[in-house]
Amino acid sequence: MADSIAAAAQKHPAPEGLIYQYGTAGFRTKAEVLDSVMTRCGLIAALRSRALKGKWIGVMITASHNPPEDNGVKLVEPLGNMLQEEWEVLSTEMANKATPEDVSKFYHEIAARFKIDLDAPARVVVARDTRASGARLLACVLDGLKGAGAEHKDYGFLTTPQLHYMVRCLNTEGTKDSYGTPTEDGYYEKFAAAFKTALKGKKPSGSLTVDCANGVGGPKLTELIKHLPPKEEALEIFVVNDNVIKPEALNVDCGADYVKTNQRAPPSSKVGPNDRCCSLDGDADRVVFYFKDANNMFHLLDGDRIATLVASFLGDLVRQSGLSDSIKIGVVQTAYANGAATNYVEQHLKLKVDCTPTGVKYLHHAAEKLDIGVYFEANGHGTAIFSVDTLETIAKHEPKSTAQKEALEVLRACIDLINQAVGDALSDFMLVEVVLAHKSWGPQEWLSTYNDLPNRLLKVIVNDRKIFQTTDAERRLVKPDGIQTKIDQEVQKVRQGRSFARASGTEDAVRVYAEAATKAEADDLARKVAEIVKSFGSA
Ligand code: 16G
Ligand code: MG
Repeated sequence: MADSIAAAAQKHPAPEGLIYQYGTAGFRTKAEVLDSVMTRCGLIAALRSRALKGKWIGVMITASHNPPEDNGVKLVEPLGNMLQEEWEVLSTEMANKATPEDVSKFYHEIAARFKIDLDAPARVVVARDTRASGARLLACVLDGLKGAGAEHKDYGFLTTPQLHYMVRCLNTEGTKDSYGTPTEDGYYEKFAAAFKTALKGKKPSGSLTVDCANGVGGPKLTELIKHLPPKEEALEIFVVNDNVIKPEALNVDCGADYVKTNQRAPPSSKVGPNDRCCSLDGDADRVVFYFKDANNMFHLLDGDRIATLVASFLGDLVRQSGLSDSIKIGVVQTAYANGAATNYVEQHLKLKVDCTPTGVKYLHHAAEKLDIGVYFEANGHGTAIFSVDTLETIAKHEPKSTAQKEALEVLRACIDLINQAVGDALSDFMLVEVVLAHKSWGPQEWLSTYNDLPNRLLKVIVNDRKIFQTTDAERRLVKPDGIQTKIDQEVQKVRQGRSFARASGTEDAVRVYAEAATKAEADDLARKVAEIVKSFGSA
């Protein structure tokens, strides 16, 4: 019998001289060199499914906030989690095999190593964002799946979190843990109903303008809105930057990354003072809020702000439901969290803060260890997750008063409103709106909970970024020798100083972060630390 694995790989040969890596968010690079990677990811997805006795595995084709000419792919575990690290390594190795024969050989090696029955069923669900290269790359994935004899479901265009939702639904269908109906309508109905219940008749003040980065979030939000209560009863939403007919507009001068990086609204923005706005990224798994005040000053409400808002609200609900003795809430951040946010959570909300390395999977993993884990990166990736025991405690709890009953109802609705599979910009923005409505807050009240420390982020190009090795959740460098002492010396010179440097996981650069009591000191500290990194990096 002909080797169908080698045949699939043969159809999409690997370009010579390129090295691929399954990074923090899967494979991501110029779309024109991704065909072979896609086919091989199809093979890996089939193996992963077989290793898990035919559970559905997800394949998402997207490059998130990257420019339109890029694309990428990430694999999703059965409950919607990110791919296991061991399988990231296998994916990288598979992507870098030179010939179709090597691909086939490695496929069988993996099967032997993990005792995978190659006749067992393999089930894979695929979806993509709106990039022009998506259709071609999808065909490459499907060739891999066909070669491996896997069954597949193609959902067409979805946001990344919708794909994670589908995977979790398909794997829990018909069980007591059923997460929902694995259809697009099922997704909208579930989250729209939860939004309505969580609001409990409270109407958010004003409107919300959602910038969709000209990505897949646009059409999906438009669908979601059809399922939401009418604007007279709940929230009025204006959808902007939702042009997916023009793929070259994706993430250009709009979207969460633009707003966070440039600390300004998209130039096309036409909102008035104190109007709430938020921006999604190209695959809608990230969201940041912002507004302009009466003096036309721009204010960003980033992932740190969402985390503090959500943690404080969930904390109130747990207390008001009479559950504070049995449920503990914690917040998970990265080193990029503003020191003022960390301080606010610890000192004001009196909640525990954990710090992890950058990347959703690390935060998610740390949050899984908590009863309720609220995790957000400053850039807007994040969610809140509830442990199995906590869900049971909340489901079984008998309220002892009307006040407890009402709080409990909102808490239960929030659980449904928060996408438990992965951080989801659509679900996250609805959660923020619920909290603001309950607190009767506008963006100004939200902003005034604490004052961010001035901070600065710089990018340093070095010869080899891999020599910069960190410890303590990326807050300190252990290599090159002597560099941390030099950084410490600079940090001590400024008031409320904090700074760290780490190699980027997505770009060939080292990132330097600094914060201090004043803007001038933060800028100065960042510059000094960048110089130190440069001097060690060019040695
Ligand atoms: C990826 C990560 C994101 C992280 C960013 C850091 C996921 C889904 N995405 O986009 O969480 O903040 O990388 O980039 O995990 P950097 O390593 O270049 O700073
Ligand atoms: Mg994204």
